Amino acid sequence: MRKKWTPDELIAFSNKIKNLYVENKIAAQFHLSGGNEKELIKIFERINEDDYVLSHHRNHYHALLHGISPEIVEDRIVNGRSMFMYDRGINFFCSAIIGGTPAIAVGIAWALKKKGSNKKVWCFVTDGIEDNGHLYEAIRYVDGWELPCTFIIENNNKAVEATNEERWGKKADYLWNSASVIKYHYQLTQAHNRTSDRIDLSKTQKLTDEICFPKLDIRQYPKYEELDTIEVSYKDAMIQAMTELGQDGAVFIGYSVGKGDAFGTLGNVAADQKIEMPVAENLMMGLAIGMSFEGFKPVVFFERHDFLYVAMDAIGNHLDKIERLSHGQYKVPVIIRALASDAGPFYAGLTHSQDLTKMLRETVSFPVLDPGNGLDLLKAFRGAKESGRPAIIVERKSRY
Ligand SMILES: Cc1ncc(C[n+]2csc(CCOP(=O)(O)OP(=O)(O)O)c2C)c(N)n1
Repeated sequence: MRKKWTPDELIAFSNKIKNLYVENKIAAQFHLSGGNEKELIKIFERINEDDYVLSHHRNHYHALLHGISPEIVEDRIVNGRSMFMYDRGINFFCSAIIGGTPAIAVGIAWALKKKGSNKKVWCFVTDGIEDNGHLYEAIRYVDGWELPCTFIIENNNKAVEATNEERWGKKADYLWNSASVIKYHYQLTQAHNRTSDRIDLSKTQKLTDEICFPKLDIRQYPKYEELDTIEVSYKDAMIQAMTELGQDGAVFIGYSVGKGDAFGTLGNVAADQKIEMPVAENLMMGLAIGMSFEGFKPVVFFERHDFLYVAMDAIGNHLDKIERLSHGQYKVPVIIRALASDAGPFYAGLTHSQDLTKMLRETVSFPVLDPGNGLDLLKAFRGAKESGRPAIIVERKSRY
């Protein structure tokens, strides 16, 4: 049974953290909650213990109310993981990137609905994302497909030190016309981050990524030498790889996936394993990440590399980092199939024919493979599928 917190107990937790900071016991950034105790206690009465809760940089109250123990929350804060609170056992997840979670929430909700689960997703967001396209596309998708997901906008009319009017020009406190949105207002009773007290920096310890987030044990894919006798053209290999993935239960996400069969390569995949997406690349990627939390194996199809730029928050900040940030609690076995339009008739100008392979390899820590022939392509998809980790497989029109 989850502990029922009172407002005073929550405030006492924040004050305890504040005191630890003043005593030089916290070396890293943290954001205290405060001022919204009553609102949150009420909202959490509607949240079941096995529902998903997705939070943000100011997550301590959400974590406590959903059942992470105060000792663990304190330990994370002291050890540089205040913004990285995860608990796979009780479906608690967060992102320190403003706007990073709504697309992922959508994917989890899609998966829960597909499985006929009674669980729901509760995605808490700050008002810094309220006027941001990533939230809009997520709400639109949840409403459109009636997914079990509620977005809670926590509006304190402040982002760091500035009010929303100071940032946007006009006061714009939108009324959302959606049953998937709850919005409440509150006045933050804490400093934006850390506390306003001055401390002696020379007495604090310096944390690093390696200390806070141990590197993952990344293994090379097997060589699959048993395949070496096969002779297969690039296009036939692509069809075979997609067929094998389809037989393994993969779900294909993108545009021109349901309706165009990704240039004729998904003909052997069942219709209910293909999701034709709106032109919302970050949403596509988030959808895939969220689905993968619930055991689905998504393959996201990008028909040109250029469009990957639009999804780079989901790819660079989330897909690439979630396993390491969560100390292995959350895994994201998502494959990206990304086409570079490098053959004559597919040339379509500077923003439609880029090859981002080099940039991707510099950006992410997971494999970015560029198989040069059919056999290598089969091996690449097999390795990606069996690794249980993300991969990008570059595809080239000139090889068809
Ligand atoms: C995409 C992104 N941009 C900038 C930041 C840095 N940042 C962290 S908190 C913050 C202000 C957020 O204000 P708001 O969303 O209103 O939340 P609050 O801190 O008031 O709860 C900013 C700009 C970030 N974490 N993510």
